[in-house]
Parts: sequence; structure tokens; C-alpha cells
Amino acid sequence: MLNCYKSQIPCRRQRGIKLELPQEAGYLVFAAAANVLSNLTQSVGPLPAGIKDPAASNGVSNLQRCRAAGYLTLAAVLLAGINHREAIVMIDGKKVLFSGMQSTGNLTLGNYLGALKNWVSLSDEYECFYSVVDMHSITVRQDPSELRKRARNLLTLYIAAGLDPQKNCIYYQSHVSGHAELAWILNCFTYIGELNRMTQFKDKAAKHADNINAGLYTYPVLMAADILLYQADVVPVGKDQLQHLEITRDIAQRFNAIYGDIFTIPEPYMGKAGANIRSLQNPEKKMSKSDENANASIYLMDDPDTIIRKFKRAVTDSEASVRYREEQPGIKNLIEIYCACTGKTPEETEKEFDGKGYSDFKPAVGEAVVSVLKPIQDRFYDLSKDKAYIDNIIKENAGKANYYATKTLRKVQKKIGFPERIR
Ligand code: ATP
Ligand code: LTN
Repeated sequence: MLNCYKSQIPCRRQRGIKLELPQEAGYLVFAAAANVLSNLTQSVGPLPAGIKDPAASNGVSNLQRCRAAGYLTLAAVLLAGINHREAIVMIDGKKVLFSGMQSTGNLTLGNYLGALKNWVSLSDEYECFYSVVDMHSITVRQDPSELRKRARNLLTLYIAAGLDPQKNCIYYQSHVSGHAELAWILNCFTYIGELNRMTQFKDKAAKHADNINAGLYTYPVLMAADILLYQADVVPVGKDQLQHLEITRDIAQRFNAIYGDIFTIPEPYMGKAGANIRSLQNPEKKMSKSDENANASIYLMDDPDTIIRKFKRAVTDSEASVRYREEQPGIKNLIEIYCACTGKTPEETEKEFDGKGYSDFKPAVGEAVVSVLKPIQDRFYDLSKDKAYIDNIIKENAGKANYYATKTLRKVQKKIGFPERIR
């Protein structure tokens, strides 16, 4: 019965215990459900409250059908005797989202406003994978114990910033070997000419002239593997990463053209406010966690006094008026930060500080930032005390990520002609 049920539904991904259903699957589920429901409910009890019997009436929505399908899947899991703790039952057909951050340096306000904050708002709409991409970090030399500590802090910060680890797959890249395996394969489908054009490589090579390693050069291929491994539909990234997303799409399309429809072609997802926060010491440069000048960046864990002090010292100009315009890049950046933290528009901000000087505006920006970061910091410290809780998230989510990664990887290995595994 389980087989018959599975085979009738064109799921995007399926496992004995996991089904993701596209909307149009609703009707098939409906038909399948009508056939199997009575047998299943006899064995596992009545439908839970709030889940409508899909066979009950014509007025059942697609979502209700999908919910029923989720329940039926769970019922099937129970009947098949699979450990339900491992069962992931999805009840509607969400698109997949992948993103990640490197565990190099301490997270900045730029990382939060440009990435993390948007991630939180996307959790409900998408099936999300958020990785701590520690394998990318070693393209630049790292101190081992620092790297381990930073990776853990970053993962904890993801949660402190609002990502629910039950809804989002939050995991370490290095815990899923599929990233490295797929990256190798994709290396063989990437041209040197393409990699030569990557501006991030040129920047980082100039900055680390003593260590221009092959990993730094093929960094975009590992990033492509991250994204394609999970068949991601969307990838939230800042402007600086668009070129890497473009090469990911090119590699995927090249592979698909040879082997068929294997990879989903990902789209960039650009958030609106705060997508491009600049350095406080040099507004020509983006705020970056690897900046050697600590005054150039606001770190997520900076205490309130430090934050206010850094804003007071921010490089601006001699115009002495709070105006949102290209000619005043330092002030423009501060206005953008203020707006991202308060929800105000640049026009409202100009009005609010009309006739006032930078000595009023700069501390106000600092206060706005403190009010956003303080709750995140408090939650971070609370979470850090609960080692068992974080350990459990690391373990469970690595399992989930591995499951999806292996699925894509096996498909790819088969297509390119690697010998089958003998079980
Ligand atoms: P590094 O200095 O190590 O290169 P970084 O601070 O530039 O790090 P990344 O790890 O490269 O940060 O980026 C993590 C995410 O944060 C990416 O989505 C990136 O686009 C975003 N991001 C980084 N810096 C900024 C910024 N200044 N403004 C907006 N978004 C940013
Ligand atoms: N290169 C990115 C981090 C990163 C990433 C990814 C982002 C690695 N793999 C996959 C999105 C999707 C950066 O430096 N911001």
C-alpha cells in the first residue's frame, strides 16, 4: 500500500518518511488518500484535530490535502516501523533556499543587516539550509582552535539572531562530506577562464599574496557545490556574491546540458534595506569581518559603549548636514544603517535630523544599532550556556543535510559513470 501511495505522487523529493509535495500533487494525494486512509486510520487511530479527512468533502483545499498527505506519510512511517524521531514530514511544497557564512572573523553589522536579518524573514516561506561554511574559511590560513570556536559561535549566532533550528537546517559544511565530493566533480566542469574572472579571488589574492592557494582559486566551485547539492531554488546573497552565483548557474546549466535535468538552477535573492553596509572608516569599502581595523566594523558582539564610540568616530565629511546623497558616502552609509535598524526611510531621517549636526546624528545611529543588537547578544549568551542543546542541533541537522546531499551526489555520480556501490 505504501508503494502504491508513493508511486502515485510526483514528489520533488521523497523518502519512505519524507515527502515534499508540489501543489499540483494535491489531487493525486486526494485520490491516494481516499484509498488508503481508512486502513491507515484503523491502525494508527483517528486523524489528529485540525487535519481534515481529504476524502470527506469537495471543499478541501490543496493545503488541507497536503496536510492530510503529511499525516498519511507519518502514519505510513509508523506502520512501516521506522523510528518516527527521524521522520521529517513536510506538509506543503516549499521551495529550497541555501545560504552560508564563513566562520572567519567575528560577524559584523553588515553580515547581520545584509544577510542574517533577511534569512530570518525567509524561514517560513522556504525550506532553508543555512550552513557555517568552515571549509571555505580555510582558503585563508586559520588558527585551529580559533576556527573551531568561531564556527560554534557563528552557528549559535544564527539561532540567537532568530533562525529557528527546528524549521531551518543549520549545520557545519565540514560535517557533510558531499560538499567536497561534489566540488571535485564540478571542478571538472569549470573553466580556468571563468575562475580567472572572479573579482573576489583577485581581491583575496592581493590581500594574501603569501598564500594564493588552489582552494582560494576554486572557492566558487565549492560554493556552487553547496548550492547545487541541495537543489536550491533561491540563494540570498549580498551584491558581492552575485558573481559567484552567476558561475554556479553556468556550471549547473553546463552539467544539465550534458547529463539531463540534474540540478535546479538557483536564483539570487537580494534583500532590500541594508544590502550593502560600508566600512565606518572608509565608505569606499564594504564593512567586512576580516578588516584589520576594528573601528571600521561594528561586530555583533560589541558592547553598547564600543558601538557608540565607533559611530562617533565614523569617517564622514565636512558638510555637517544629514543628507542622503552620493556626495556624502559616509553619512549615506550611516543613514542606511539607521533606516535598517529603525524601519524609517532616508527622507524621514533627513527630516528628523534637519538642522542638527553629526554630533546628534552619530550617537543616534549608535543607539539604534544597540537596540537591535542587545537582544541578540543576550540570547547568544543564554544559548552558549546550554551546550547539550546546541550539540543536539549540530547532530540532528548534520543528519538532515547529509540525507539531502547524498541524494543529489548519488544521482550525479551515477550520471557521470562512477561504478555503482555494492550494498
Ligand atoms: P570576509 O571579510 O571574511 O570576506 P565578509 O564580512 O565579507 O567576510 P562573508 O562571510 O563574505 O562576509 O558574507 C556573509 C554574508 O554577509 C554574505 O551574504 C554577504 O553578502 C553578506 N555581507 C557581508 N558583508 C556585507 C556588507 N558589508 N553589507 C551587506 N551584506 C554583507
Ligand atoms: N562565499 C560566501 C559564503 C558562501 C555562500 C555559499 C553563500 C559559501 N557558500 C553558498 C551562499 C551560498 C561569502 O563569502 N559570503
